[in-house]
Amino acid sequence: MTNDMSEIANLKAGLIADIEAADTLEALEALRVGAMGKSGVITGLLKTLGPMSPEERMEKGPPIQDLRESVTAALAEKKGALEQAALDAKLASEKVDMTLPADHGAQGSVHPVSQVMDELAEIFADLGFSVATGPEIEDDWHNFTALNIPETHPARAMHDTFYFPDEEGQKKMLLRTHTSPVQIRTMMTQEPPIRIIAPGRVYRSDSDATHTPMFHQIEGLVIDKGITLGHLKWTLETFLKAFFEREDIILRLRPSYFPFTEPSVEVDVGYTLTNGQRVIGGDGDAPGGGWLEVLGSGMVNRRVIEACGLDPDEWQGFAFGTGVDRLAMLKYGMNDLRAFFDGDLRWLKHYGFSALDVPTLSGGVGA
Ligand code: 2NM
Repeated sequence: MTNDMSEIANLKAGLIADIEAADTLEALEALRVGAMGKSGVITGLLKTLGPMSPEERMEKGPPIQDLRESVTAALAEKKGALEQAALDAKLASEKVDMTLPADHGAQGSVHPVSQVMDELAEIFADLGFSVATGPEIEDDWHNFTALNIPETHPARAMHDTFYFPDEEGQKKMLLRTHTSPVQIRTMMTQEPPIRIIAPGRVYRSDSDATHTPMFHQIEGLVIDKGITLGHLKWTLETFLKAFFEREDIILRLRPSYFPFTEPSVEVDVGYTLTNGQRVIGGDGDAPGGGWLEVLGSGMVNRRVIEACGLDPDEWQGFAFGTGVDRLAMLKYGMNDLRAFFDGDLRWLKHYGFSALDVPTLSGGVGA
């Protein structure tokens, strides 16, 4: 019996030492199976209790039960410690460094035309203008007749306008040559006062380094009571200062002719030489400087106002128009208009804008 007792004590000390020394969950599981499994040593000892007499069991049972409990507790404790160590190691090796720059992968860019259109919409929104749109396939009346462009006007000649084939009993359709039909449609459907810009694609049969058969225009229209050329001049000056992000934008207004405006004014902006570069801004009459035509404009012809069903003695207004592509070239320094529409990824990467940075204007109007 004493022998049995010391054997069990030795077994317990040996098992517990082995358990404490186990350095993996697999090694620990092997020890558990060796002790408590179907044919484990402790299982074997427990089985010896069955056939014993109650007296013998009373004597030999407790040390074996104590052995079972101690080894079970030691296994559980070691299992917890090994699992915690495994988790700690996993956490240490999988640590995420939140200060590392993110990998953005391939990212597209905003086309300069879209960027400039966004800038223009933002500038004119500050001045109370909303954006109006209309169809690119127009009829002759909205594109020409309502704008006081007579049948004999050169803009109507086949070489300028893309006409659709005639259809029996249908109106003559064409690709709009300017966004002015949007202004016509707005005047016919909206009560004045009107303050809109109409940006969009326009089409003319023309192609060289500075002309593409499709290009982008933006036109503006104000219709209200008592509108004068002074309002036009202030609006264009404020717009150009905000767009070129310079306070020293100087305008030169020259008398001109458009069928839809009377009087008509062409607007030049002064450029100056800075480090041998022509930059927009400053006095164009200074040495090395000059003037660039940037806008056409004028007071809306009373015949146009009348054609839209408004009384020209009650409502007056001004209108202006310019090329978005040309504005983009002037502001961002491209020199070939055709590259705008080639879809060359290298060009887009170079001249494009980040979609996450818009709006990019340093300040709005009057900021
Ligand atoms: C320009 C130049 C001058 C213009 C006029 C109109 C309308 F519909 F009100 F008559 N819309 N746009 C206009 C006037 C456009 O572009 C160079």
